[in-house]
Amino acid sequence: MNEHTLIIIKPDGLQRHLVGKILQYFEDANLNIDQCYIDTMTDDVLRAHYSQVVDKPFFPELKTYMQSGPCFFAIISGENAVARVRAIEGNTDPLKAERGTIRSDFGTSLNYNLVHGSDSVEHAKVEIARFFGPQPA
Ligand code: IDP
Repeated sequence: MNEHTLIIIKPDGLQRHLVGKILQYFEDANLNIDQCYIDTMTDDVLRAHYSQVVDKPFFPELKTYMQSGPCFFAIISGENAVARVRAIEGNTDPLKAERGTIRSDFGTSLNYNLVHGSDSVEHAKVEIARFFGPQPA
């Protein structure tokens, strides 16, 4: 099924000049980059985006990391895009991620894992609306 999902290249991806290399993983998988922009996350948007971990002890560190510079936001589409993007990105912890995934190839630690990808079709809809506004049905 054709799906749309949100990816975020986190600030370390931009600081390390990895944006082009990271996008290539998605294009090599025949996925499409539909829309994109670069911006720094505000406190409110960050808390909404990471509402599932806002009470975790690592949240302050995650907040500092995510606001250490601008992020690259993109809508990616294609066949089963939600699950395929997550597979291409790899395990949340780069040390546990399979070789050949973005997080294994470039991530340095759980704190600096370079990318985000929506974890379900429902969350993808919410996250795309959060960062790109309402989309045509
Ligand atoms: P996901 O990004 O793979 O969906 P989540 O569990 O939703 O993983 O966690 C959100 C983000 O919070 C992760 O991508 C990572 O940057 C950060 N994170 C998750 N667990 C830890 C941890 O134990 N220590 C530090 N940062 C963490």
